[in-house]
Amino acid sequence: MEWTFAMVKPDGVKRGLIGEILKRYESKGLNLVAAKVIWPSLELLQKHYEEHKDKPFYNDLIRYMMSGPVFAMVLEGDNAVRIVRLLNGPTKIEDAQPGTIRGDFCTNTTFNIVHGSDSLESAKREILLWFPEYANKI
Ligand code: IDP
Repeated sequence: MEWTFAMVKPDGVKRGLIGEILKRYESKGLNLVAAKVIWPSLELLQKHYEEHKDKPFYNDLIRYMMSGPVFAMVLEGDNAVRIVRLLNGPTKIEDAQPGTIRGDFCTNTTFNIVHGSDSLESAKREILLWFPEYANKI
C-alpha cells in the first residue's frame, strides 16, 4: 500500500469543497491515514515549496497559501501518488479536463484548489513535513 500527501488549498477550504474533494478520493478507493485543518506558517510553506523558490510565481504562491487554513491529509491506496494526481488534474489549467478536480472547480493555474505529491519521494518528504508525528509509521 502506497501513501501520498494531498491538500485542499485555501481557496478550496473557503469555497466549502473539503467534503466534495475527500469524497472523490474516498470513492476512488483511497483511505485517510491522517488529516487536519491547519493555517500554514511561512516557514512550513517555504520548506514545502523549496523547489519553486526561484520561479516567477513563487511569491504569489506563498501569499495565496498563507491566505487561510488548508485541509492537509495522508491518503493510502494502491498507486496513491499517481491516482491523486490524476483525480486532481494537471497543473496547467488549460489542460485540466472536466471530470478532474481542477477541471471542475477552477480556472486559474495558481489558485488551483488542490495539491498532491508528485512522486513517492516527495510524498515521504511532505508527509514528514506536515505530519512529523508519523515519522515512525512511514
Ligand atoms: P502541482 O501542484 O500540480 O504539483 P507544481 O509545479 O508543483 O504543480 O507547482 C506548485 C504550485 O505552484 C501549483 O499547484 C500552482 O498553485 C503554482 N504554479 C505552478 N506553476 C505555475 C505557473 O506557471 N504559474 C502560476 N502558478 C503556478
